[in-house]
Amino acid sequence: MSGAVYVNGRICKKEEATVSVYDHGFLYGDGVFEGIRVYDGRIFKLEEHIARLYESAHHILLEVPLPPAAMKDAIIETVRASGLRDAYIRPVVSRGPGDLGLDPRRCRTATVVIIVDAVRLYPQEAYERGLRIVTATVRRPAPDTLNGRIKSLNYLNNVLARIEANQAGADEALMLTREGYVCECSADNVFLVTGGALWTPAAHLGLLRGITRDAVLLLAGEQGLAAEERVFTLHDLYTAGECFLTGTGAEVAPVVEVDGRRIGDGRPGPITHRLNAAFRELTRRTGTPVFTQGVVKDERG
Ligand code: PXG
Repeated sequence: MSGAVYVNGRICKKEEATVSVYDHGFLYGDGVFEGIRVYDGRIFKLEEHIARLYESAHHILLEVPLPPAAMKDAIIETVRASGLRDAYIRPVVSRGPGDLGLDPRRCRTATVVIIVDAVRLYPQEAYERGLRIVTATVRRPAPDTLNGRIKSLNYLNNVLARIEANQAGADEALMLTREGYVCECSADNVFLVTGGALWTPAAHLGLLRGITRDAVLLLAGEQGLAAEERVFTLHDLYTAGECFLTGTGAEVAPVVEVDGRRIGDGRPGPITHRLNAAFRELTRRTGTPVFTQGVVKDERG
């Protein structure tokens, strides 16, 4: 079987997985999700993704109908059922079926879905030549509107940005805050390298605090690179020596052009290359094994 789907406690084939059209996840985008990778039979940063899922749910007052430990078991079980050693896992918790009004009190039980399917990646060539990105006209919502720390099913803001990238023939869309500071991309965090130091937008700007972003900040520290979370503008990015994106799908992906401006010498930079290698090594060395008995903790805890 290629792929498996858990729906409210039952694992089935993807063709058989269904939820109600009255589910408020479908009607209102009322719910939360995660995106996780499996590398050679090990689930990368599973505990961190589960923690973020429950934090997102907590923020929107959505009670997940199973505790985190049971969610972890359900994810492992679904990956095992998929038979895939390299995969993408999409846990989704939505408000559940209700009526046509948006009041969540009408939704009696949350829906829990875990999709395990093949992973779709940037082609290897994109890592060799580097990505071209453009700034979207649509801004990230301010943290007091829809806080970007919530990985919610409301991704229309990101989708609109992604459409702008598509129309421009670019690989990804860069998004700014309402005030015009660099925030993140439609599905990735952004970093720049300047004077040998790494900068990434500060978490309070309204971005998703990426698990890959956190891992790269740690790896940078281990490599003796100064890494700062800060507030900066497009000028800093246009004039940076290197730029790269981080995300569960992208891993560490070099960017060589932003809004038609060449970054550095227009080729993937050496620090990006080093962090990409260190990150790939981390994905091979750590993670929760799926196909052996018992759950071994990530070497780094
Ligand atoms: N910002 C946003 C808005 C995201 O959605 C990231 C940053 C990176 O976070 P992580 O934790 O993955 O390092 C994301 C994550 C996809 C896909 O299929 C998108 C994400 C994750 C996995 C798959 O496009 N976005």
